[in-house]
Amino acid sequence: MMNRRHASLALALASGLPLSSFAQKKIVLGFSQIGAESEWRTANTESIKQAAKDAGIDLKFSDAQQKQENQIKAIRSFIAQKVDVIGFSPVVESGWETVLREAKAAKIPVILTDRTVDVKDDTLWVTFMGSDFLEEGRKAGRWLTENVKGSDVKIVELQGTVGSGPAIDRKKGFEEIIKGKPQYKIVRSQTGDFTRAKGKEVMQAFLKADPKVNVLYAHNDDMAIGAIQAIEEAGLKPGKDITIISVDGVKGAFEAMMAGKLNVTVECSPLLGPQLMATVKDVVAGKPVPKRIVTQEGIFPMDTAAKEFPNRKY
Ligand code: GYE
Repeated sequence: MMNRRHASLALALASGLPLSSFAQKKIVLGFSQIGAESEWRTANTESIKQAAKDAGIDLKFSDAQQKQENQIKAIRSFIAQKVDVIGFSPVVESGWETVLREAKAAKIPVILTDRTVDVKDDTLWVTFMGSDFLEEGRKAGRWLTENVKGSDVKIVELQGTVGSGPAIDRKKGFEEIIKGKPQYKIVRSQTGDFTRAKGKEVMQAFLKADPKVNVLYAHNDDMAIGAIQAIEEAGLKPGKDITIISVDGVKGAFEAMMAGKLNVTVECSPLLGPQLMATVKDVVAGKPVPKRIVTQEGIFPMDTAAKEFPNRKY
């Protein structure tokens, strides 16, 4: 595959000009971000921008405000600008076939970060780097079954963005663990779109429908933090009357744990920037890269929060 950089290299060699005058040219990366819906996302954006700077990569960054149509527009504009590599974090899994085929036709490699796409032809993207959301859901489920006992545990669930990889898999992984354990019941489950405002609003509705809830499982910390407000406003004690389990491990979650209001957070690291830039360089250099790069992460119960807090980077 002869991309623009290879072409300019060929030109340099043919022209007899010193290679160094061409080597200066920066790699151009077009990146389509989902939005700024959560603390996680803000840290992810910061990591990508900083890593691009550190790596000397020219980053064209576009924020889609949680809308797939905006991401598709951004990708088309990157294709028109003939960037060297396109990176993006797909807000939902489906509906990417057409635009990814356009990128392939333009010979621009695509790197998926954080979330993946559901397309039949996996040559439409080079690699997917990010967390194992299914395992995160399982970790949340295992913590629940090991720490919350009882014959009738009523769980409410705040799901992430409808159709997104993390919402689908965090639900699936959690359900996998409680399956066959009839004492654990998800009595209500709705999306809070990964935001604090929506998390609060939906939790209010849950409590109005039935205040006798034992556990909240939130697909991210922001929704849990919003829900904590709703629980307090309803005169209940978050972390005590209702056990709260969430995902991400952002600073806000550690603060809530130190205040005794959140019981556990499953880590999901947003610090993908350095790995992304290294991969962009490898792809441009024509080096083979693994199809899947998995982020390593842990789980932090409330009693570890104060000790861990100073080490948190997001
Ligand atoms: O958990 C949530 C964010 O895709 C892993 O998106 C990411 C999720 C993260 O809005 O807070």
